[in-house]
Amino acid sequence: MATTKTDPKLNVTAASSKKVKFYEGLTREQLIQAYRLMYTSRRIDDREILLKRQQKIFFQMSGAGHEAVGVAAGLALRSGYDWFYPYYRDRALCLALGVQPYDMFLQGVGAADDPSSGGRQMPSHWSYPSLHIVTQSSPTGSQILQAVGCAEGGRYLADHPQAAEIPASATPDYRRFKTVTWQKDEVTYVSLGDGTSSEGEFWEALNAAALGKLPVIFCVEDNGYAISVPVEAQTAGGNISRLVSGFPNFHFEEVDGTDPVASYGAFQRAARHCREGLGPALVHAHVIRPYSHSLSDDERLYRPDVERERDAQRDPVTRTQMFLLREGILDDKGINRLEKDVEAELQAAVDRALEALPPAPESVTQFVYSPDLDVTSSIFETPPAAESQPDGKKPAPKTMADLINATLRDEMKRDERIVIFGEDVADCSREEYLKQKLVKGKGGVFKLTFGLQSEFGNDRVFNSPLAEAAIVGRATGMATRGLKPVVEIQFFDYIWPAMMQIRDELSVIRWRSNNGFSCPVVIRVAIGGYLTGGAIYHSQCGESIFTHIPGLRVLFPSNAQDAAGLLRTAIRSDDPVLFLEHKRLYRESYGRAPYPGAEYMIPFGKAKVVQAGTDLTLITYGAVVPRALQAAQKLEREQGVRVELIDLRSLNPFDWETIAASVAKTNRVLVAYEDTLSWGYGAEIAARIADQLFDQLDAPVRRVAAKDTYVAYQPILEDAILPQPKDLYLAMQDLAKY
Ligand SMILES: Cc1ncc(C[n+]2csc(CCOP(=O)(O)OP(=O)(O)O)c2C)c(N)n1
Ligand SMILES: [Mg+2]
Repeated sequence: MATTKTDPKLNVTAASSKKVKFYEGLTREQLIQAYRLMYTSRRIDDREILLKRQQKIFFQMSGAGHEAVGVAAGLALRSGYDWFYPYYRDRALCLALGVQPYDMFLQGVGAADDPSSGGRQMPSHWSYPSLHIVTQSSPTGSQILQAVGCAEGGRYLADHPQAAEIPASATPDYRRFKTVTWQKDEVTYVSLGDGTSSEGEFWEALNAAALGKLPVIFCVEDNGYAISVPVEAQTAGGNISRLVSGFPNFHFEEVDGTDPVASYGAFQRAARHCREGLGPALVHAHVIRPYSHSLSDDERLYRPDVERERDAQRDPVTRTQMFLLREGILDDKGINRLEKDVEAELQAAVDRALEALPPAPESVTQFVYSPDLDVTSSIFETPPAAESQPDGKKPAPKTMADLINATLRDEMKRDERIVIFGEDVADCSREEYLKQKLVKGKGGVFKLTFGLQSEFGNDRVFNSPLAEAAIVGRATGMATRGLKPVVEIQFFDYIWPAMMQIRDELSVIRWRSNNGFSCPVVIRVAIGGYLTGGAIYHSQCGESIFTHIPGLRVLFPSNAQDAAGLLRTAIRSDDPVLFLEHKRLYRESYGRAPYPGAEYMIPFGKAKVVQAGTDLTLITYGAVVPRALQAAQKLEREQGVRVELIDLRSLNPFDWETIAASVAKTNRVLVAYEDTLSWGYGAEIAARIADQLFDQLDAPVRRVAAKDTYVAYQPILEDAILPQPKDLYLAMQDLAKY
């Protein structure tokens, strides 16, 4: 691939001596504008530092030293047309894209009117929907995979423009609340620091972008340090350009990022490569960091004066000023006038921002979930289709696996924005084998997605690389653009690489952007044990770790019909959903049902009373449901104890009303779950019952769950570890006698 190298030590006078009218395509007016933006950026940092010292703002992150590369990117790309995933040093880029200094000061004071987050997110964490600047978090690097997904989303929409339309007849779903736009030649920009290039997600993103030839510009702003760690202790060989150079389909640029003209040229070439559909680009910009890492850092502790003075020689603001003078683009008076103008503008912006009102404390829970579409609402309560067939015969009951597959198929027919990807989910990546009918296809290790690629094509159902963070991160980026990714994590045990994306991105994007962005992804996950041989890494539960995350809906059906109804609601919902599918229940004879039809839905937060009873309430979900039923029936048979069995099926939200009504009737409760006992999902349910229904109880709230260890391979051990019908029987017997 083409690589253009600019000498990082290049002196701008060399360019000026050519006396050219255009500077890498920039006019003299644009250069004045570039200087104005750079100077504004630096002076906002200086102002903020002062405000922080006066305790008028609460945090400061500077873009000092990164101004030239930022402005260059902003001038080369198109605001509100291309898409941007900047990082915290991209103040100058954001100014170039149209963010106002006043908006930046509103971030600093945490004002209600701060358009990026309404006081929820730190300053320099950019989010401006109309400019296509996508909400930013603080983990280094978690934006990169989303940028890849954003580019994929744009390309998908360009290839499937009708997907953006919403049929007038459709019952309400997430599509009503999303404005979807795309451009055929759009580019997605994403930036990161040199230290951040060590994150695994960076490499997953490069791989995915290269594989898909996606129009993403990765900008590595290399200031030589990650807090105190110098680049040679961070990056093997000390140069990220060298390490990434083997990725195919890329255009590479290594440039002096303190030189706005050279940087602009680099971005122009990078953008051209992307817009022409040739693949991604990586711009490696050497910059400086004159103000320490942040106000909490004093770089003199690890950088000697001599090194800092060497950097100061390359300060982009002074270099650009000198350049304008030498080129005769501005004279002293012109520079002074421009700088005075900027100072006056910033003074007015600061004065106004300091008057801005803070957000109301009552607003804190707003936008954790969609304000537009309530997943607990009765619009998601639809009856199953009539069971009779034309021939009058009853349709055969189907497994949970069959009904999940059928639901996915019908929803894909209904909504062209649905894309399905994950490990092994396609029938066959080598599509020609399917076309020539040489193979039948795989369709998932549990075959839940079987036949979907064959029916809907490769761009709607495809295999991802083996990289869980990439699956969720890319899905998040696509959903931000308005698609509905329904992705699969092959085993719950391997969800952990995606945890950063789930916890720090997917679930919080709506809240932290104050409803500016949303990403209602569905993550289907095969979960659970009772497999006889599944062992530690194919049997895990751990749902409470996810129900603990605000913003994420969590479902855990126990039977085929519930799985179909809840999955359909999940797909149509406007919130991200973790859809937990118990492997043991996929093909169990318990809970089989005929397909309830293409419009069957169950609202979230509605439990099912599996059997009514008067003596004791047993609350559970998932694979414990059939075990609990077995134990309850035996207890009634043998001892006449009548158990009310509640299958929660939806874990967040959960059905408090049904629990409370049952406890009021029975006065005794057992909470059972497959996960390890301590800190498990049932602990919260038990605590709430003890707290809010204490007066109704005739006995302590009891729990039955797995031992606080791991699921072992040997079936004798697995039986001893996971809750069995006999454990439930004994606990219920004790409770009934209490
Ligand atoms: C995942 C993660 N780990 C650690 C941190 C703490 N942290 C914030 S910035 C930073 C250094 C980043 O260095 P670099 O990527 O070079 O960017 P720079 O700040 O130098 O522009 C670290 C370690 C974080 N925010 N996220
Ligand atoms: Mg750095």
